[in-house]
Amino acid sequence: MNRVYTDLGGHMAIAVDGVDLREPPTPALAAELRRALWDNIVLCIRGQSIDPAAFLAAGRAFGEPEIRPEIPHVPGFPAVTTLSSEDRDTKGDGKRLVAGANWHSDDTFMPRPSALTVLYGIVVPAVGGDTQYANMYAAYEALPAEQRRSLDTLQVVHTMKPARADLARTRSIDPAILAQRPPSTHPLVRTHPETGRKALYISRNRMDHIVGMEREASHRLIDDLVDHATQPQFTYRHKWTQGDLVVWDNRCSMHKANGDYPEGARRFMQRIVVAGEVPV
Ligand SMILES: O=C(O)CCC(=O)C(=O)O
Ligand SMILES: [Fe+2]
Repeated sequence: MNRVYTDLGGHMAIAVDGVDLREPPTPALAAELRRALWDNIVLCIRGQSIDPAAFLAAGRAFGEPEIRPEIPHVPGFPAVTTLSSEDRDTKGDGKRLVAGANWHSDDTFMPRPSALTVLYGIVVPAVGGDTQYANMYAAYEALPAEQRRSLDTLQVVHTMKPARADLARTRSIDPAILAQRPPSTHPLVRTHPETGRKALYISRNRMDHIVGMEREASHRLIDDLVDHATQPQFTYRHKWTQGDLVVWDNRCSMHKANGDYPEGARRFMQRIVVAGEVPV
């Protein structure tokens, strides 16, 4: 099958047709897909129809899948978690749950946050439910040199328990899991291990404070950076087609889920996170 790449967002995001993940990717194909991801931040592998074993094999083409016990998973596949429009907050108020509705990067509260996330659209709504992405290389590079220099040295304390009561709600977390996830401190500007480029590293709701700054002032600075980074010229909005398998790089992007599909419309995704490194 011929592989055809199509640019999606101009400054970020690319789609590939002609890949069939029912067969595990060969080392050469895996290397080609990783290259496309490093160059484009978001890679959509279109037209898939795969079982959880094949999905896991596809995830392995990008690195080592990790287990996140706080998220429901496919029986027998602890690394293949699920996101569903039927999800309700079982440990909180029982309301409908839209995971990731705030701009964020995944799992920044971990000492080694996930490098990549792979989301496979099995049932997608006709209207709504897009995922938005922000290019954090471009957002960083567009800042004045002086501001870049002052941000370069800042460190931020990230917590699993959301730092911000004023933002949209998140999944309530089992205290036993929270106890195993102490805060992590990461640079506000990180250097991507594959590309060598610098990017803003922001996950607003998990950023408790900037080291050496008051919480309120920290949150103001972070909010200003999010407003800057989510301007149209730095973002891409992915409208899902059933069978899309979208891989994104958490080290140089933020993303945001949209729960704007009608009540009763179904959305069902399977998800894998791929191990990352200590951000530097
Ligand atoms: O459902 C989505 O659009 C994205 C959810 C999300 O934030 C994630 O899977 O990490
Ligand atoms: Fe996310």
